[in-house]
Amino acid sequence: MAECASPELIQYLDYEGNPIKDFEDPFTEADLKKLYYTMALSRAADEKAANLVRQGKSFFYAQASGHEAAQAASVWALGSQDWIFPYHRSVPVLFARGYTLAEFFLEVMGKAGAVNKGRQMPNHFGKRSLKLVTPSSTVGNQIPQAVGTAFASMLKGEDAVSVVYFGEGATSQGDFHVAMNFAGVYNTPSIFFCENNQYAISVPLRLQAAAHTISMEACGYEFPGYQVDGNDFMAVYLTTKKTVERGRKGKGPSLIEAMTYRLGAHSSSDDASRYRSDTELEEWKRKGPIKRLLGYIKHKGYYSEAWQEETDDRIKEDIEAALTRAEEESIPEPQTMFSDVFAETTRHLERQKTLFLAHLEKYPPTSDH
Ligand SMILES: Cc1ncc(C[n+]2csc(CCOP(=O)(O)OP(=O)(O)O)c2C)c(N)n1
Repeated sequence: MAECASPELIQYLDYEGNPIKDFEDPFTEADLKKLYYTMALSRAADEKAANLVRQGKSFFYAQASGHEAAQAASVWALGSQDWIFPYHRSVPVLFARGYTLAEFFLEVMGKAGAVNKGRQMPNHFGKRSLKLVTPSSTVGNQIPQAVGTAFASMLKGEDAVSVVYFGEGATSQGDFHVAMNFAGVYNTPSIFFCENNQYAISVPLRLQAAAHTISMEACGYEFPGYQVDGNDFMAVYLTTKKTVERGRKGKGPSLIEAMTYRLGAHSSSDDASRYRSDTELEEWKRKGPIKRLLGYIKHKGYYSEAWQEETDDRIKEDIEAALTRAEEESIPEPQTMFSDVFAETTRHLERQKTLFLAHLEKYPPTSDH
């Protein structure tokens, strides 16, 4: 039997960000500060995006606040050649990969200048040049796509790994098991990155999986599974790095289960207070990822109030500039929904477009929403 699931939660930092064991720290002062900028920027952009829905400037948003270390520190372990398959809560992933704030707000507001041309539901981010593959709404269907891509990289002799992000709810889907099995059989350079935030909308973990941990599900497919403290950036980074190296060396797939918590509701259509207690929320805030990174920066002696103030001010300015840019952009013309569906527009789409244009002429839109 192959080496299997880690018997205990992998953790390097306590809840204040102080090391609890020895490890080799690859982060320079500049790295740590850049990671802080990325995670704090993601938190601020996330809160702003949720407000845009309340203001009627967007119609849907799923917050990622609380998931910053799990996502940003795992992307930190990747190279530009690697493929990323995000899911609907992958916001810190974007910023860690180089997706810009302006691109983010354009997408959230469905503007014509967005990467997906304002035709995607918010939270379905992707960008070809960053090897970020746009997800579909169906929970879990990015998982086999990611494994197929890893298999293709392997057949082409490339050294790219393919990382796929998903929640613990997605592990109940057939797609998860089909993909895990294929990866195990063909030894693909795949990293299954499960963000276990304890709930799939209102369904708690104990109703989602019979297995004691999600990470141990890798055992059935004969590859390693790791359960990490997903709010401990060091544990996430060092574990992901190990799985990336394993993939590059042709040793096959790995599963990471990052234990975390979403601080907000499932989405703008949900009220989490209906199924989660304030005590539980407060307990997870105590273990928060950004606070722990700041604690570690202090532990290393790199912290100063002036630096934090300057960084937080820069984040506010960057967000304001990106928002202004997105607000100024127009919304897509309704008839553009027929473009780019196929390389050449089909006859039935042409007909739908003609009917739709006639409808628009008869009933012109009254507002830009
Ligand atoms: C196949 C399918 N079933 C149900 C839904 C509705 N849905 C959207 S997100 C979600 C929960 C996903 O939970 P999880 O995978 O744990 O990720 P999280 O949202 O908690 O980060 C559900 C049930 C869907 N989009 N697709």
